[in-house]
Amino acid sequence: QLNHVTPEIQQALQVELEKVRQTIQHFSKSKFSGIKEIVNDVIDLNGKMLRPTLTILSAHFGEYDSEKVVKLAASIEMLHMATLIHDDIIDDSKLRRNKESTQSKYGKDMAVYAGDYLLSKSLSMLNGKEYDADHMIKLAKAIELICESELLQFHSKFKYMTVKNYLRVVSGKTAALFAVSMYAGASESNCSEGLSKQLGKIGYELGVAFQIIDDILDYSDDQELVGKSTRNDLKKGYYTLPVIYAFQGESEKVLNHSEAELMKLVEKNNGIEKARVLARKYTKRAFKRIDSLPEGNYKEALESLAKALLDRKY
Ligand code: 2DE
Ligand code: MG
Ligand code: MG
Ligand code: MG
Ligand code: MG
Repeated sequence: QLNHVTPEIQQALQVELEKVRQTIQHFSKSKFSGIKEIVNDVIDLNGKMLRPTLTILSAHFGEYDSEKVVKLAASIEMLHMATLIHDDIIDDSKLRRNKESTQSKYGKDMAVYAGDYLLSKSLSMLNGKEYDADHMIKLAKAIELICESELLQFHSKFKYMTVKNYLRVVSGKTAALFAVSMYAGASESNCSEGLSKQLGKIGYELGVAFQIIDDILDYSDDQELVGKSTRNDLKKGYYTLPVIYAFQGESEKVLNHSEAELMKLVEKNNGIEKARVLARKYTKRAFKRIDSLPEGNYKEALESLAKALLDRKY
């Protein structure tokens, strides 16, 4: 998966990620078979496990304590799983990683319960004696930001958005959790506050780039390759960066255009290519920061991951 990374590091990373999967399974156990089934389904989706990967990589810049890091990474992934389950409800998405989304398979009610359950577990599993209370607060803060930016997105539906507001949405709904994933991984491994913050900022910049690419992938007509319902954002009234750029320079800011007209405008004004430029800019910022990190194998792995995220096709 990661080019330019030694097989040893790849292997070590896989071992840790497998532990993360097991930990998620362990902590999401419920007496209630309905919940278990859903959680197992979500684990079976075989997600990219990006946030746990970032937490683990980041933790290697300090004193790596496997048990502690794995549990933290599992908690973050469970929080992410919860947001995706709820996200598919709100976005009416039927497909997630080429499988039926939770809401589509079990209905919206069960999906709300399962998401809430996972959210709650993700926080309660981090025992206050082992983990810094400040990190719980940072995690809670990230949830707050996710919710607020989803609201901003909701209120901007079918409306023109400035690039600034778009970035506000993207920062909150995606970059905030990427940032905590890296910050907490470092900080729990006794990295200095300065280094932890630096890693957190890398997470933030990678998160912004990641969501811009996600928004670009929504324009793909190869749903099978992307693995989730595409061509969904315009339908739902989410006018993301490609449309925003397509509109720049045009006086008309009230978008009473049909989906087909918007698609044409995006094509005519190179909305996708322009959006890609901004994703690249954020990735470059992350690269610059990565450059300043202490040398080591995990620095290389981080670089390779940043590149893979920018070039990804799904
Ligand atoms: C992904 O954006 C956004 C994720 C945040 C969703 C958060 C919700 C509320 P996308 P894709 C719904 C918070 C829920 C909690 C705290 C449990 O572009 O394309 O919709 O993968 O992602 O569907
Ligand atoms: Mg969605
Ligand atoms: Mg969404
Ligand atoms: Mg999307
Ligand atoms: Mg996504």
